Amino acid sequence: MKNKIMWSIIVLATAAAFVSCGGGGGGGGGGTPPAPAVPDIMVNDNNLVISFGTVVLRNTSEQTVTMKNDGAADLSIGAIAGASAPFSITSDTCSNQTISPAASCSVTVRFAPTGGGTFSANLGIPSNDPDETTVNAQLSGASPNVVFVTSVSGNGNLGSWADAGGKTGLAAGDAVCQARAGAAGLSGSFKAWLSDDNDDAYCRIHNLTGKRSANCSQAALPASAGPWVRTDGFSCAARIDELLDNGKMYTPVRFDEFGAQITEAAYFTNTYIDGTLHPAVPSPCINWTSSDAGLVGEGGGTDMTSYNWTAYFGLSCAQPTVRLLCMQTGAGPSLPSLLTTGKKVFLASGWGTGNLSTWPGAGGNSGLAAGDAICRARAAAAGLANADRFKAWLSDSTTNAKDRITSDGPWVRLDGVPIAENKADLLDGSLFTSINLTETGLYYGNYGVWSGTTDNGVKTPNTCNDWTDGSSGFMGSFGVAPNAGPGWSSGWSNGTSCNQSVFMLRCIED
Ligand SMILES: [Ca+2]
Ligand SMILES: [Ca+2]
Repeated sequence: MKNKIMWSIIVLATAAAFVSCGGGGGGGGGGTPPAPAVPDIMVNDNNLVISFGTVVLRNTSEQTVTMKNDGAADLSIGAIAGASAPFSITSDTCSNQTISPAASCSVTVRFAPTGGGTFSANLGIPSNDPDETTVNAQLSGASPNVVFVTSVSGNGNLGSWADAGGKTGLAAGDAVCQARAGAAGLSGSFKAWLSDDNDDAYCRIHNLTGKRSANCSQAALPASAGPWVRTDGFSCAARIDELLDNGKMYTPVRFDEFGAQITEAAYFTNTYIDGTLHPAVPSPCINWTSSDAGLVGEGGGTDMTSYNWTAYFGLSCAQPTVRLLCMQTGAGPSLPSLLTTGKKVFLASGWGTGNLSTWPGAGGNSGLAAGDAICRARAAAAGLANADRFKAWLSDSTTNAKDRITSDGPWVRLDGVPIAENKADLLDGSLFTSINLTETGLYYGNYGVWSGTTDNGVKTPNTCNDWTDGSSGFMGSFGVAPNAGPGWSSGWSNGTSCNQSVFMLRCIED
């Protein structure tokens, strides 16, 4: 409305000048001629840098760009162009349209990242505005790096894989990763998380070669790679230094390049928990050129977090069904917030035998009551809300763990990563991520966790004499802390001797 009044005043002033000039009667250029009426484009209130922020793979963000005619004549806008992938125009009331004075139109631009990186494009808006024949708006957005496990598999002679492209060894592994990324439309540069005698995986995902111990041939050790999201768009791993030093793999790499879920699969790495050639296996599969059944390469598992994502299995070089883990190289933007709300689940700090009454925090209790007391003491010490509602994930000879849980979740880990949406999800044999984060903030690797309970919450015959006996005379069922897949609660049906003294407990808020 303000602009409309201004416009009226200008029209009146122009009209008065015209009359005045005409009345002068051929004085020969004594007055100012009227300015011709012209269109004047105003794009996005002159904010020509349009940032979409960080958007994760499989997600989109949209921004509406408004074009207004601030001039006195019709504004003719041409074809708006330049929103190249991963940007696109999803609606457009401007292109090839005429906009009256004071009227406006708009274009909606979508950012749909196809992989990690920073992206920019130039939105060009041509018009008949005499002094702005093309207005350029800068589009920008970012997306975290991506990690996936290959949908294809093969043996330890990587040159024999269909996507190897005539290459051998590490180069063949990288060719497979790049080919699979391309097949799935993932942009960016990918390398296989693999080491051989010459090059550590740690250096390779920084686009470098050589050994970590030699700073990957740099003046200082690089530590910028990552962080990574999975192809379902969920956060997977922190930046390489936090991933390796603190075991911050938030969720297991359970998804292939197309976003399909893969469980209970193994992939070659021969890479130790610090990102270097596994010290137990030099020359893995003869530097990935051999499918000899007598040779092995170390590997990780698609249900594993902590450090067992890279080192868990010894895999025969002849085994034909091993996959590769492909990581987008270099540094990318930060992950989105992990925080989701729900009842809390944690791995209790500390450990002991199958006689829970001997554990710190047992408070004079025994059996299941001791387990619950340990969980409540740890929850209280960590300042968690509802500390008195925590229970140990344990069964005894008369009680199933699933029947001790009376609520319906959802449950989340203390870093906010979901564990299960509801009780049925908790008991379906697989967790969203591993319960390996303690109330003190540590992510645990391959530690046993007493349970006496199947993955479905049902008691097993092995409960260390109802958790009162820490001797070798009884057996206790257990899972391993970093496992989110089958076996997370009870991977070994016969359990282990109850005199194991470095076994942990899981605690769940009810
Ligand atoms: Ca103008
Ligand atoms: Ca589940």
